[in-house]
Amino acid sequence: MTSSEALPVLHGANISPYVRKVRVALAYKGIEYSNTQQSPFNAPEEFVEKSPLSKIPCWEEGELILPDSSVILSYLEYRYPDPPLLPAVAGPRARALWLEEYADTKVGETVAGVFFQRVIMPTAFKQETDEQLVRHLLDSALPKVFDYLTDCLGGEEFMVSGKFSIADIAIASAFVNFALAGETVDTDRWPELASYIQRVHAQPCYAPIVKADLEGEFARFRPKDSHNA
Ligand SMILES: N[C@@H](CCC(=O)N[C@@H](CS)C(=O)NCC(=O)O)C(=O)O
Repeated sequence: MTSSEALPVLHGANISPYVRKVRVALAYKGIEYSNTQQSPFNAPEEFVEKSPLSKIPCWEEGELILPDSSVILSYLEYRYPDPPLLPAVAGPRARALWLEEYADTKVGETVAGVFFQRVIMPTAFKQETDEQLVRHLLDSALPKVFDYLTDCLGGEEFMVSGKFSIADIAIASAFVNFALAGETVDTDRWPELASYIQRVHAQPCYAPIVKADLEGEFARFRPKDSHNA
């Protein structure tokens, strides 16, 4: 890209796990971009025209507008294949895409759901945290998710074929929000998953983003007695 060309724009606030997922993929591939920090709530008409579901992230590159993190990553992988974020072999490739989908749905709902209730509800919506829902997430929903992820990991370093991929980027993202909600994976009950999340967050493309987000504008909501790293 020459200096006269405008940089692609990533619309979306850094705190969103889906925006973080795209930021990490961009860092991994060394792609330059600018970021608007757009919130999805009460978004201006101009943004909703670009992102008809009024969700973040949304990628804008010239006339190309892509309003979904998975579509953005698929585009980036095709357009900038090196370094790859998907295995080349069909089966593992599909497996990585399934785990990306699981992260974007179940992990988002449960792991990031705790952050949404504890932090976003009182701040963005001026509503009380639904403590009953948080208890349900922590005591009932999350253990199933953590068991499933441990199973998928199968003692390997990364989720698919032992190599860092889209699956790891997507899964680990919501755990930054989990930490900001004062929670962490219980290392006694899920030791492999706990060290896996730390390992993914320590990758060169992830570490600066995790640090910035943990120290960013939402750090003040993190409970003082939080036992997270
Ligand atoms: N499938 C979408 C999900 C994006 C998403 O749900 N983003 C949240 C922010 S973390 C959002 O924009 N929520 C606004 C809303 O649901 O109205 C993606 O992967 O990009």
